Amino acid sequence: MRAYPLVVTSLVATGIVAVVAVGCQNQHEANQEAAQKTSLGASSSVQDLMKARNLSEADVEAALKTYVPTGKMDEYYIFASGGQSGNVDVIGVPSMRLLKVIGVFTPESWQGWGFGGESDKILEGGNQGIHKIRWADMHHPNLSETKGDYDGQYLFVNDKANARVAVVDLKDFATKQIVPNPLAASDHGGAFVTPDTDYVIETSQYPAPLGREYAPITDYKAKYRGVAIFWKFDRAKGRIDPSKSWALELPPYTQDLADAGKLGSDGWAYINSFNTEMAVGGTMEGKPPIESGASQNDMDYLHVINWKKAEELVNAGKTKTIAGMRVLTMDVSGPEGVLTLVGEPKSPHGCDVTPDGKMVIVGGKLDTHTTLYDTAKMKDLIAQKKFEGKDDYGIPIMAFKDAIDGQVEIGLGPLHTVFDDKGGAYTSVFIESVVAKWSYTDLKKPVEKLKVHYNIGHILAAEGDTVSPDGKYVVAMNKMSMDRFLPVGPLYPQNFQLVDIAGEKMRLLADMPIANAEPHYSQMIKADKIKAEKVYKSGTNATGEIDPNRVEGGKERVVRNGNKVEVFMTAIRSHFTPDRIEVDEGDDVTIHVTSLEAAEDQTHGFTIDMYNVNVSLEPGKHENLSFKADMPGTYPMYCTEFCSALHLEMTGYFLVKPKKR
Ligand code: CUK
Ligand code: CUA
Repeated sequence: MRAYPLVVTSLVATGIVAVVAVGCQNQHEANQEAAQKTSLGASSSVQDLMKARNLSEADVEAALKTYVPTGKMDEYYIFASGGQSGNVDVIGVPSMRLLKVIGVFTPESWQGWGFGGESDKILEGGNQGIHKIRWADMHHPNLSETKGDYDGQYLFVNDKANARVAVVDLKDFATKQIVPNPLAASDHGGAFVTPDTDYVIETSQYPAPLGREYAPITDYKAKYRGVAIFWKFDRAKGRIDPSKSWALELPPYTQDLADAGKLGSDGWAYINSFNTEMAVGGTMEGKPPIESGASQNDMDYLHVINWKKAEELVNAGKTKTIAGMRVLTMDVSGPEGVLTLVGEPKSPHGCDVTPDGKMVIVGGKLDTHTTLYDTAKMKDLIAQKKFEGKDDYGIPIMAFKDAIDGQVEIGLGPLHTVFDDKGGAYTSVFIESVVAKWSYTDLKKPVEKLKVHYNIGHILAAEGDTVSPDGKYVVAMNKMSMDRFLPVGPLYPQNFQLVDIAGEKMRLLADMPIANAEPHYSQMIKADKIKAEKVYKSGTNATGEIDPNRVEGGKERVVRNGNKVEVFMTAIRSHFTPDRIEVDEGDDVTIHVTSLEAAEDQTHGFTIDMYNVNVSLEPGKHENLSFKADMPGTYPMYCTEFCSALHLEMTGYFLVKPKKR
């Protein structure tokens, strides 16, 4: 009731501004100048303002490098893992403004993601076992690539906690598919793409029997396994095709990060690992915890995989089917040269292929070096079968010194490495809390360090995982933010710090608190590569198809068939047709609703109070809401998006007549 006069007031106000802007340009500019002066308060110059706000010259320079005035656009998009939120955060660079949160594994109520509409089916597709899984621990988003360059079409993400991979279509920034991994319970090395996005790689984290069968912990060595799934991506359909996908059985060495080879190393994939000791804990039984058991050996194993060869063997039928998936087992992959191991120093983490495809860089959580593995040398060693031995599973092992190009002393706890356009490598150093810049083409170049706040996990770079990184920016993805932001209780925000890498020295530009969970990896893509749609073709549903139940204006109706009620509804500023729905208690109700809007940014929403249903109706969008009318009563239904001056009037009633008792 009260908001109506407010609407009118704001409209009038907008009208006045518009008249001023059109009719009196010079006066308008003069006004703006005056306004800017007044907004400086008492100060009359930039110097005064700097003094008043206690800003250094470096601060002002950083501000000028990141400030994006109203109406101007950012230069890059970041697609950030939303960590435990299960969703993707989209951020603009250099402004570090949050642009969108894409509902992926977790219901997102603004987008009506998981509240009774079509998206429920996509979420259902990601269920594991008998559980309706509605949370995720997202770690590594990866953009689709063509010839090793981001092409701006798709984004793939993994869920470490429930071993799943999702496909997001960047035409509408919406999730289209969630694929549950049938073999493993947790994943980590995903979702990494091959250079033409033929495959999306998902490798397991904590070993378990394939197919998640029960096996006592004493059978760890005999029955527990790791696995790498190569999900076949059908680009024409924009979906993963599980029927054309396959897996590689791996030893129960906790596999960690993965990356695909590129250019000269295309056809190969690399996975680092830890706990090759196969420690299984037992803290209640007086045994050492896994953390110490897993840190006994000086070396763990980098897994080197010839996936092109594996594909041939899979096509030749050399597989075993486990939980409905074709698996190339170790007794085939070891002797065939598909899987080979090589030592990796002290609790390795990170596994990053350089832009030229020549090196794989591995960090070490308890080491001070990054190690550079030479992809060509390893290829030769495998071709010549030059090994120093085999592991307990018969997998050949290359000699460390034969496989590497060198090592670089970085600092305490190097993790992940990203790249610029000049041979520069940027490694996140967790314990030391710095970004370390070094050269992967000249290992003797001194290492430059930039303090970050605090304890950096991943690091990302502009177009950083492609064959042609842009340089310009890296972002430190920090796990801790102690004294950086206003206190918000014991759970602190994470901190993304934008770093300028265009000049000789790295410069810290801006902090961005990440308030919704702990992101792991992110990727940054040039903004003009993204071709996002502005409106949907009329009747498009969550899968991107024209829905068979799309409703045209004038064809609205209610169809009853026993206790099944189907409502064919339309939404347009500012009413629903029909705006009254009456059903009987116990009826199965489906509401097919199409937005008849075709204008940009004219979104409606639709909810029925108390029924836990809510959908977003962007222009042209179609939704099918299905539920049981199990609660008799009188329920307003309304549009949840402030769509017009008469938005509050965009309402109606859903009436559920009680059964006679
Ligand atoms: S992991 Cu989190 S800091 Cu899952 Cu990529 Cu290294
Ligand atoms: Cu439609 Cu508010």
